[in-house]
Amino acid sequence: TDTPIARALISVSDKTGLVEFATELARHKVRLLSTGGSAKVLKEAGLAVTEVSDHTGFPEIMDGRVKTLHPTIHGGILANRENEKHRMAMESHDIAPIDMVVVNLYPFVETLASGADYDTCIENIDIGGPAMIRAAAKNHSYVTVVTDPGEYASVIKDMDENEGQTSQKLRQFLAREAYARTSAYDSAISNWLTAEQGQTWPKRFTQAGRRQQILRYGENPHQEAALYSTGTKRPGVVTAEQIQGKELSFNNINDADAAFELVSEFDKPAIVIVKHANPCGVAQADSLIDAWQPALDCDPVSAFGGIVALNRCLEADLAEKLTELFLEVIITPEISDDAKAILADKKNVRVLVTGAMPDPAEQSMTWRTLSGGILAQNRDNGVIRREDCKVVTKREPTEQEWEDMLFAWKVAKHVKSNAIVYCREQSTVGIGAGQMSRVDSAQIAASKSEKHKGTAGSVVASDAFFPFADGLMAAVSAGATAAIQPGGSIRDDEVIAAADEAGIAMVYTNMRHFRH
Ligand code: 93A
Repeated sequence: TDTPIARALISVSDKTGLVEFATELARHKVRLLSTGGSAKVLKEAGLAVTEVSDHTGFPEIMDGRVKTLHPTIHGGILANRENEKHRMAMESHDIAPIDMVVVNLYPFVETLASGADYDTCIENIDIGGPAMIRAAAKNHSYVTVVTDPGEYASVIKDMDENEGQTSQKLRQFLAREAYARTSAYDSAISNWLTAEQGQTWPKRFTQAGRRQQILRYGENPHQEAALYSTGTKRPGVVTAEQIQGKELSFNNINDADAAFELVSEFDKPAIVIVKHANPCGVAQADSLIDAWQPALDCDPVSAFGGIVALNRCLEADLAEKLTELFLEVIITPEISDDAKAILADKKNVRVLVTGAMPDPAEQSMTWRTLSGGILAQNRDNGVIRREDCKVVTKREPTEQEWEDMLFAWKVAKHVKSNAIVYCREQSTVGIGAGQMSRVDSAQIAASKSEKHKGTAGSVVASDAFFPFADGLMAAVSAGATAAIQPGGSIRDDEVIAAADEAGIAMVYTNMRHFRH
């Protein structure tokens, strides 16, 4: 395969950089074959092009559904150049070898995202393109497959260095990228059809993702890592614009996601401070500036080096406050110019602007890898309103207790289990996360809180039922006057009796929020 590339087939939807690339190919004396739209662009740029339909002697038919699906094309790509029978077949059927395939596909994902109707989406499923890409990638011992304008420059550089041929190393790289591309393309189609047909997911695992960023390292410096985008439009850390600050780390991205998903639960202006993917301070108020101090006071020690998420535009007054604290990341739907200017002084802090808030009730799927497997489930999009709750104690909650319990419940949903969350006046005052015993979570939250706000007169939320009365009693000892929990323990009667004995109010949500 050390003969230079003689013929390239160009068929691209995204025409970015096409003319420049094809001009370089022409400089290398590569003959160009091309489909309708691509050929037009090349001809207009003054390049010599043969139309695929002239090459095959068969016209593009069915509005382009069949344009390259022809043995003259696929034989030219797939022939093993060193196989005598293949060479004879090429000769007897007048098939010219195609040494390079430059194809990018109908923009299916973009069409879908534009809100196009069903028929338009169907029409944007590319068949001939993936067939050529897969054929060229199969035969990458001889054929160079280029599936992205971002690859053009390195292909030309490689040809320059190899007398008009490409190196095997480059062809190998392009082949594995090519199959990743067609695989993700088909996954996106399968996921779309699955949703269209009202199903949760296909029986087979499909993964539609695109590497967005290579990260400096993973959770720890000895781990390699990258961020992939699933093509989601959900506002969040993956789609956000970073307007300043150091490069995001693996842990920054994970923490910012946790913080932003939690803050999206609240209707009123709210602030979430996250450390190690758990909230360490959450408050809502009539304005963000009023929510700041209550959120910070929950656990100011842990807030150091934390991630702050907002659900309203970040204005100058809060930006001033934020500069007083060492923070890793600020994630907000919007930011004012004044606030930008204030934060610019803190060069290192990463500021992410998402443009909008995500819908906490939106349906989507989550994946978690195990050794040798993948666990899939719907995202926990459960949202509880007051009318979904049932009062189970003699005492009814007061209005303030109701509001604080519903607030605490939303926070508990986003705390690693076992989660115990104490709240007072629309702000967390104590958070117990990730303990193996619910009693420990209740006690740790309360004892940490003693250093800051204290839990006296608070309400308590528990992400799952209290299996015994001891966990609830730990919360009562800490000063909680009302409790919100799913209920459903076989000892519910004992737990309710203990609550009545203590004179607290308790409500059941009938929904659990484990988060492991
Ligand atoms: O409708 S198709 O699946 N049928 C084909 O035979 C075919 N061959 C190439 N779509 C096909 N293509 C796609 O057309 C390419 O993958 C590329 O995205 C697009 C380029 O068309 P044009 O050059 O006319 O703009």
